[in-house]
Amino acid sequence: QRAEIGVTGLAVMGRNLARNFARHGHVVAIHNRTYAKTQALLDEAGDEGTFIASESMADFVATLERPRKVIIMVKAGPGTDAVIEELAGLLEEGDIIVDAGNAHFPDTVRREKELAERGLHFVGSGVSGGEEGALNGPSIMPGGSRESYESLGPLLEDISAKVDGVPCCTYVGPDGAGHFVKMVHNGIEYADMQLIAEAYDLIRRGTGKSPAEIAAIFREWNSGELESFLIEITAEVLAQDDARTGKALVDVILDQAEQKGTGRWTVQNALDLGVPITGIAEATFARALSGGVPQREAARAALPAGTVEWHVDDPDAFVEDVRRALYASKVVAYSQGFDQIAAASQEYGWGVDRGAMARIWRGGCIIRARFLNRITEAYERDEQLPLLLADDFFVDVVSQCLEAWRRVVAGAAQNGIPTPAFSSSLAYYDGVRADRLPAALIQGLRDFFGAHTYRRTDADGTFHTEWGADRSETAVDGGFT
Ligand code: NBP
Repeated sequence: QRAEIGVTGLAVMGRNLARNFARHGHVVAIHNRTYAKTQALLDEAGDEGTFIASESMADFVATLERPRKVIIMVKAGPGTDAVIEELAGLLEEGDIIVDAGNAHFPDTVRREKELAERGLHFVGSGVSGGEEGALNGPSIMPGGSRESYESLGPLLEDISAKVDGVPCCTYVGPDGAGHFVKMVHNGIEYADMQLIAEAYDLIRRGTGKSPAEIAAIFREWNSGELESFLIEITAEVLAQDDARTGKALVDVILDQAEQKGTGRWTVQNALDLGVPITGIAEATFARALSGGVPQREAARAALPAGTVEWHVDDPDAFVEDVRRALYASKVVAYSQGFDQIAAASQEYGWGVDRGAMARIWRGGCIIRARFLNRITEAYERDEQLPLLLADDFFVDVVSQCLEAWRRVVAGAAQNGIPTPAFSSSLAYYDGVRADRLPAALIQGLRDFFGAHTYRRTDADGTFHTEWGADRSETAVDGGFT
């Protein structure tokens, strides 16, 4: 008996993916650098399906039916290169290597190119949903050649999460597209979490409600349009008491947010592409600020708030305002993330279908949410939609939230409560919808100190004003005065 698919790297993620395949009736070859993990899987879950275990990579490869499909689930970085190299030496033309770890997409582009030259398919695939998702149905974002998806796709779709019977897995695009989309997914996750954290902070400081009371608010929000995994687990975390002190757990957790780097990659790439993903960037920087201990200590000691204690007159109305501000800011963060996917797809020639990405994020992954249905529908209405925020449905949503959003951001500023994601999202909203932006003045300044030229609203071509001489205007390139 040959295995339909192999998994090498049996730490939490690989082990659970292998079990997921087995539970779906697929014969799975399993391998890990250290055999103890393979043995542990057999001991603890061997009865869940048919596993073929091998100690050596060569034996592992020999147990697979052709074209061989091997999923690598090891620590991203040099370990992945080492495993790919070992595997590539054992595989034959047409076989498929899948890297399902969290690789940075430029690495995936490089690996795909090298392996394609050796006649092998390389699929960089995003997998979201953590340990639990890997076992019970993750959201899967595979890139690589379309040809490889023909035999690999049905297997991945089979083990992915399903929403309304539709798999949360689809072909994303060539080479690095899958890992890119997973990266942006994580960036959006940063923004989502920051917005939730700001909403909690505002309610707590504005109304004095306890974490348990705020947990109840999030639970209620989760039954409406904000319904999502992150809102659901926010209620869980806020309701949790600390066994040691009896306080709310959130009050004894150190307030320094960490990161593994996908948010940073998302922001770095957005800077390269020139896409303003301000919500994700502020969320990433907010984590950096929280971890800047010496700066925070110095600032805490020296900088006054310049405000009085905040008092909200109508707590229920305020909570509803915060809910609306959260929803509108969330729409902005997603709109920006989808803009980044569009820009990258264009720049790298990937042809990513944004509506399909929203569809495969509806289940299995960390940002799964009811509202993703609305995003899919928006892209179904217009595949080339230039701005998600400007889709009719979202125009309605944001219009209904707008007054509340402004009240919340203004109140936060007046009362010294940091809301980088709420505020920057509102600034983006006002910036992107503006008739005229003060960018005109920036162009004037650039022309003054650097003769960088400017374009005019009323004539074609580029122009320069002789700032140091008689301040007459000259046409520089195809223009006329
Ligand atoms: P880890 O990221 O902790 O990696 C441990 C695995 O990598 C073990 O199987 C280990 O083998 C193997 N490994 C290492 Br380390 N270096 C190796 C090398 N040079 N050659 C061969 N094998 C090597 O595992 P994980 O948490 O299961 O995550 C796997 C991948 O999935 C990562 O890329 C991660 O970023 C990604 N991911 C994780 C999550 C999550 O929630 N954890 C979610 C989504 C994606 P050993 O047993 O012999 O040491």
